[in-house]
Amino acid sequence: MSKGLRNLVVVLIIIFYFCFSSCILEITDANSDSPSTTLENSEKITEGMVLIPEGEFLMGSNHPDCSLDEQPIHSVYVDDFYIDKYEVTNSQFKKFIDANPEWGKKKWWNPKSGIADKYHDGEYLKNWNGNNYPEGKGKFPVVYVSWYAAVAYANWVGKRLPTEAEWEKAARGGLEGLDFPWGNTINPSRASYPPHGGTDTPIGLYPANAYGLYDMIGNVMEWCLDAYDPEFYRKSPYRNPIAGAEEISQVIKNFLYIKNHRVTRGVACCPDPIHLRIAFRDYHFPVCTHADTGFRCAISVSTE
Ligand SMILES: [Ca+2]
Repeated sequence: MSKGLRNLVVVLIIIFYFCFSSCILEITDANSDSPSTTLENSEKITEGMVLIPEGEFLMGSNHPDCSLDEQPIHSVYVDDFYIDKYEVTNSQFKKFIDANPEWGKKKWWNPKSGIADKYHDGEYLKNWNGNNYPEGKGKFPVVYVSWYAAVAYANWVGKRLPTEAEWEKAARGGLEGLDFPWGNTINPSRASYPPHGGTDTPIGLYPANAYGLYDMIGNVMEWCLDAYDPEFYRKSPYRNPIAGAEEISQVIKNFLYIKNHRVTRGVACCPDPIHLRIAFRDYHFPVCTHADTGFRCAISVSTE
């Protein structure tokens, strides 16, 4: 090959290289930008949710009958987040277990089917007939769900459970210092709290709070992401606190390995209405399932 021809080949190779690389870059950029489905999904995911504005609120209570774990009242700053307007219903949960049979109930003829024993207490979806919720109760909150199943459901719909601080901020509805979302007196026309336990009420039957959220108090108690720590309010970080982890993603990533108590909020049934106050804290092991315990989901705006 002559020297001139060799130089020409080298020049052609260089030109080809640059053209080809820019094409690759364009294709890559187009792929990373293009999915309009991301926006569609994002719009869909926040449908039925309320945006809670970022900011400070006072968490806890100094009610004369409050528990020590509700004290002291302390300032907490929470970034903006979305939270479900309603508790998760039986019909929503059925879609989850139909799509994820490993979270359904065991079939009697197949002991290896359904939810693993280590993720519930033996009474998972106790009120269901197999993997079907009770007739006519599609709009009732799902109950008898363990914390593991609640987190798994939330993951499946692209959401998560709220932190305890997010839950309390949402329940307060932007109002400060009240025992209940509507004032300081228990009022049976404002929330469902049958003294016998469980719920007889479909979602959204009682008036919403000032943020437009239904059944934050009553109907069913709701799982939160946090570990239960009775001392947490005495040492809580100011910004986006979560007990038992450095950050939310840690809990979600490792949720199947978590064994310690998890917070439940919004007591739903109690002969003593003192426990129905917004600030009242409760907790259960993550395997526990109860007739009066369900959940609702949240999502951070940054990961929306
Ligand atoms: Ca509730």
